[in-house]
Amino acid sequence: MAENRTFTMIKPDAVADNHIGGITKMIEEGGFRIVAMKKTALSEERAGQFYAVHKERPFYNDLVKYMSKGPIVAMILEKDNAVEDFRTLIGATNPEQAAEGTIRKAYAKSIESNAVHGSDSDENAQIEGDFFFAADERF
Ligand code: IDP
Repeated sequence: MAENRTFTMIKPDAVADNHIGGITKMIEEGGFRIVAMKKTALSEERAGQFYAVHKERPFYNDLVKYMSKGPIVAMILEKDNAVEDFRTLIGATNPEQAAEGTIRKAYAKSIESNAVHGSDSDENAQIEGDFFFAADERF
């Protein structure tokens, strides 16, 4: 079960700007254990699948293009209350509204280029982790 796990991606701009280390440090210092981790890239097709829930939203096409423009880092994270606590650690979707001390406050550039993804439910954490990682890639 996924209750104590969540899924995150470091988005392309944050990877290109050399923030993998800074973001991973905030994640570990926030009490999360990295269960799985992979630097990879999403084709437009795969990005479209990942964000299929947003298909009807006006920013969907731009989001798919943005998320496939360069490498990302995918991770499964473990902690009690992982999904909710990670949403707190990353901060609001729009960095202008993100609280001090959050990952998005530190590293997001805009509402689209907002440094990290974080699953919004246990069910999606499971689905999103399975999207990137096989069973033997989780430790
Ligand atoms: P979340 O990532 O904080 O859960 P969602 O509403 O699920 O936010 O949106 C998914 C992603 O879509 C956001 O992280 C952001 O990259 C992008 N996004 C959300 N709202 C907008 C918008 O109004 N304009 C452009 N991109 C957006």
